Amino acid sequence: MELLDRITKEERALFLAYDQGLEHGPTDFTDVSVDPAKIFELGLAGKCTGIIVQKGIAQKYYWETSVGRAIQTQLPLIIKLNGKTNLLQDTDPYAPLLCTVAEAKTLGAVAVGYTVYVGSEFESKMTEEFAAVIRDSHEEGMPVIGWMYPRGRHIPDPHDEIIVAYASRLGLELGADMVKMQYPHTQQAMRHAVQAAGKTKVVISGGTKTDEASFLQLATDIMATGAIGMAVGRNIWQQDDPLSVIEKLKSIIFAKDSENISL
Ligand code: FBP
Repeated sequence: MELLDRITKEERALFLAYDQGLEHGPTDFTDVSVDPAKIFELGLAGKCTGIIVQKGIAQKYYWETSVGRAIQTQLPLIIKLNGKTNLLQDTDPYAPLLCTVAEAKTLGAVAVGYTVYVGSEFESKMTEEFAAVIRDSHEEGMPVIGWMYPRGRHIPDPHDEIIVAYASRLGLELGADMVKMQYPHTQQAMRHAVQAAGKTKVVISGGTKTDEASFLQLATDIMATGAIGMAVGRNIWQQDDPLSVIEKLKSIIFAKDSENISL
């Protein structure tokens, strides 16, 4: 079994991202999406290839949803091991390790994620922690996803083509199985980042909520660049009908010929 098989289907991925409670605070949530149980139920109903949460949410909700234990086999758990709030507004961010690979495994995770703020003053601290996470995860046979986000005072434009390709390449160099990138605004830049990542697979994050049609067009554009899928939070669970957005996204992500769509 390939390392990524448990969090991909036909080598494609759609992850439901739900770590925003830590990263942004509850202002991101509605009365419904504030309840983690509802998000687990959504991910299960939508047959996402994984759900991404911090350890506290995994601990208190993953095993407790109304759908019960079925969830473990049908909705693979990905625990984000580090994170930070947005209250400090640091120019050069650092997201400390909050959960170990061993803890994540005990909680039922089949994969783990870690953010590296590429170019931040604290980059070396994060690459060092990330290297240890990769070592521990691979010893357990678990895949690792690197959130490779260029940020900090040395990064005037986090969407710059060269910078984004450098960040995805860093994921490959460090041994990540997959990298999660923010879309650099052009397909050319995205393609470059996918090419730079080599055998490390690339997924793209959803970003702030936009209207559904624009978001689905973005997904189509992304899938034409060689990325294998997306990790989406707000553009799913902030929409009026999240399940239908998941279905539409799946029809784009899992379309067999998406890579051949001409640019
Ligand atoms: P969204 O689809 O809601 O953008 O989630 C993707 C994600 O990477 C989350 O995992 C994370 O909480 C958030 O975006 C971080 O966004 P930022 O660092 O830009 O505030």
